[in-house]
Amino acid sequence: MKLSDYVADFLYKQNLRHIFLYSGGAIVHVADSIDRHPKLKIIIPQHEQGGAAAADGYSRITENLGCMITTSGPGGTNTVTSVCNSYFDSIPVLIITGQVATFRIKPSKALRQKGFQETDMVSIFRSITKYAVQIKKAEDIRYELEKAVYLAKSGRPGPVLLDLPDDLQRAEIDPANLRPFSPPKRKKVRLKKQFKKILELIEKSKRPILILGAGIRVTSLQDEAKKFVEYFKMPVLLTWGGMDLFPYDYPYNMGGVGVCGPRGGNFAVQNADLVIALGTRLSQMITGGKQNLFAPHAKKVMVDIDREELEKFGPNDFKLDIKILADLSDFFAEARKYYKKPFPVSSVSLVKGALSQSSFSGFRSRRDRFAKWRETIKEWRKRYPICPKEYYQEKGHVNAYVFIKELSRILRPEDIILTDAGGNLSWTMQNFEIKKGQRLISAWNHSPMGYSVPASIGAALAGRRKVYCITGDGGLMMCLEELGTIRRHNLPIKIYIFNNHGHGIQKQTMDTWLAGRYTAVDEKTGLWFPDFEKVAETFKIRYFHIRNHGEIGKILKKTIAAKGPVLCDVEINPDQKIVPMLKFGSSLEDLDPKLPTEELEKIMICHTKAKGEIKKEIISSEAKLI
Ligand SMILES: Cc1ncc(C[n+]2csc(CCOP(=O)(O)OP(=O)(O)O)c2C)c(N)n1
Ligand SMILES: [Mg+2]
Repeated sequence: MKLSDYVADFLYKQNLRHIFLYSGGAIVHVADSIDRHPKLKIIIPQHEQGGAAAADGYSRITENLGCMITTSGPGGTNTVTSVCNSYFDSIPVLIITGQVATFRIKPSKALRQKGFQETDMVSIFRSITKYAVQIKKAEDIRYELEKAVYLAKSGRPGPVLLDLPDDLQRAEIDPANLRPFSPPKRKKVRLKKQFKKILELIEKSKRPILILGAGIRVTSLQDEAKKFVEYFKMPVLLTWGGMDLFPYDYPYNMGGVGVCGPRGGNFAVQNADLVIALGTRLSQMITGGKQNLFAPHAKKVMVDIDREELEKFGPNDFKLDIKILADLSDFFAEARKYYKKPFPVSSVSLVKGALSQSSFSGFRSRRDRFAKWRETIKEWRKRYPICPKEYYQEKGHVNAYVFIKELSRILRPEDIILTDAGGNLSWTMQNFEIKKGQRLISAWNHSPMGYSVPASIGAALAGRRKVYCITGDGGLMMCLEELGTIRRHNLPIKIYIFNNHGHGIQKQTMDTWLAGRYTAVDEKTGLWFPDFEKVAETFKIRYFHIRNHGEIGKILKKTIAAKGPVLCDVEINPDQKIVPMLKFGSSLEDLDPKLPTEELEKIMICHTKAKGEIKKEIISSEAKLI
């Protein structure tokens, strides 16, 4: 059997049906084999960065794997940005790069190049993949493919790279004689003791917060997370990467938290006496830049499979009270043992008398101890809406928050929504109200401009659902060519350009740090943008234009009803800001624009001084509610 045919068959057996592939001299055999495979379809992007982003989007939707195949040299190096997306967000993606034939490979590392387009892929990708290896012998192909896919999907998932020299692709192999890879047996970790400690903390707590992140999804543990939430009935805050774990109206879902608020979520975490973080690495987008100001009154518990994530907090950051190095599935397995008992578990001995303390008597029901606390958070959420009614009165342009509100109102369960980088990402994440079954995706941690359009291609192919893609005008210019791929396959992707005629988020940063001195943010300061209507015409994609609030309802409906792809230009206010937002140095409850001190003090059950020292507890009227 030809080795490249074996590779194609292997990919099929991984339940892949679409392979993103851009050809070149060093990969023609693999390309040919995949093309001849009866059940695999090649999707050719216009650029390898787009192809690898599409593979990433495909993987996020299938919750299985994505695959991008490129030629040696520039083909491989073009994927770097997208591989970073998958690495930082823990998305399983297999990258296969062609390589010059083994007899042309440079004899020493110090030699720059021997074969044409020879590039040391393994060195380039080692720091942004879980596994990167060059295949040296045809007989290793089974072992390396199996090992790579196993590593991509197990533990903390992520991308892997196999570099496959041209002469090996065309080698003859006998599949029956190939060495297999035997995955190590996963040892179940018993967490009985650790879990009891957490239980004690929950039972003592009056204001707990559960922060859930994308790690729940990448381990496909959504159902387990739901059981956990419903047993303890703790209020849940979701990171951006975890925003689609629960619908917005799910009773325990208190919304987002972090540097872009919303204020309600931040008040909750800053007033909490216990924070349990599952599936989130508590990045600075959640905790704020000055991590010592994060949840200052809370005992903090974090469960993570990656030791480095648990150990990364330095002397100037907050301290974790309980760190559990474990697979979340083991953690939930331990939790499950309690689900048949009522909560609180009422084993007084477990909590050493805590249950008899009078602090518990204020709760309406012993079964739902945190109902009042959840109500308080919901009340904050209502009092400080992201999109107040006044925004609807704006004339002559579209307020980004109004657009997102209307879009989220009209989209249906099961739709897939993607958003890019910059202002459009923040406006979406602050304001989109998820419905059951919807997915909301971005490249959360690497956040390159130009991700959402190519990732939509992967999402559309994987999901066979309608895809709604939000991008900035700047972001679209970084991946404009992928409109060609969308056209080629007539994919049902509706692209909404948040056209603020520039780099909105950058303007805001320059307002903050450079007193509004702008460089490279709009046409006045050096950028250039095309007429997007002409762009749509060139790519033969239907074009729509939304210029003001009056046009949103009618035109949105038309874009949704239209068959095939759509490019919809939305005239966002060029001065649109991200509101609220944390200024560096402040703590999470104190977002800009600042609230009057008295108003904030009333909300803060535990007030934090700007410097980070903790003032003594001020019990406000709202605190008595709890
Ligand atoms: C590839 C890449 N280059 C630069 C940046 C830094 N950056 C983040 S957002 C942004 C501007 C984005 O402009 P646009 O896409 O129009 O979004 P807006 O903020 O206007 O919604 C820039 C330059 C980035 N994230 N990715
Ligand atoms: Mg813009």
